[in-house]
Amino acid sequence: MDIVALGEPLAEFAAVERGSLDEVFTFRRGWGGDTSNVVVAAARLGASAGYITRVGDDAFGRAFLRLWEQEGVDTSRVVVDPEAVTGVYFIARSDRGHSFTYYRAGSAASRLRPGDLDPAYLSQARVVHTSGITQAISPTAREAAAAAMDMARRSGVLVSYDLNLRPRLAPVTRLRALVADAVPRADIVFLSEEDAAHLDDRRPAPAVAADLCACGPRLVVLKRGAAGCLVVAAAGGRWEVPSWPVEVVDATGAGDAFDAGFLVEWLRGAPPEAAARLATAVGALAASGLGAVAPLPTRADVEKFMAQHANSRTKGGTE
Ligand code: KDG
Repeated sequence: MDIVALGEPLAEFAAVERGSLDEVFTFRRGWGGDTSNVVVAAARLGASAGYITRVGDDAFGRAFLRLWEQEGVDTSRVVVDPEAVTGVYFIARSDRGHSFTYYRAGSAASRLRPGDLDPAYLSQARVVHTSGITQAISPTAREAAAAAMDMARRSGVLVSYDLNLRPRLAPVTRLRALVADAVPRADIVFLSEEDAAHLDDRRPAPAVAADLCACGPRLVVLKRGAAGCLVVAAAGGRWEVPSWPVEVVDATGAGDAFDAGFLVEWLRGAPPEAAARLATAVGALAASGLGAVAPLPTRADVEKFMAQHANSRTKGGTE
């Protein structure tokens, strides 16, 4: 299997109207959860993917199982936990971007634990991916994320980690400690400019990315939204890749789509700059529709988009 991810899926309610959550009335149901978004995005791009999580024995848990099966994501390691519910989040959109409101405390996924991991399943993957959200949702999920990274490393499987820092889930000092724990275990690290500012708001984001690269990963990828991305390699090498022209509707999940695009292309043997070029296109397309999963492109969509815009690469808008 190309990519196995570990984390929390969240049923998504994305406001159709713009405005704050207390003002809007119409929502579109979808699917979110950063690591679930990565495996669905990877599967749409043609990779084989599997997911490790817990869902509740409820409507949203069943909807997720159906989604993953329809998308070709392996669900053999998804536990249906009758003791807890599948988490939910709402997206509100305004001129300042999007904001999330979570109903996830005590969710089924927060009951993930190291005992849910099967070393044989992890060792057959080419990449194991997890995130700062997975670490932050509960102590047992944090232990499971660390154990999954360690099992992967012991088997020679690449470890991918996205900081995805969410100060709503834990104080920033705690989030920084989670990052310090994960980064030395990872081969490839993704972060956004917001993540970089949460780590150190006195240094420019590229310097924060370079600092992370000095802690052990082979590659650190800084996602810069409309400014594209920067890839820093521990072996030496630094690539700045611009974004694509796109009208941003909702950037939710665009960063997860970016991760999937980068990983899928990297696994196909592409050099970092080419992987980043495809990833920025996948992220741009993901930002051009509402919700995290509905706008995720297939490989054919991405190739068509890249061919159409090959000569007009500008500062576009991905997250
Ligand atoms: O990256 C998008 C995710 O943030 C969204 O789908 C919800 O997983 C989520 C979270 O915890 O914020």
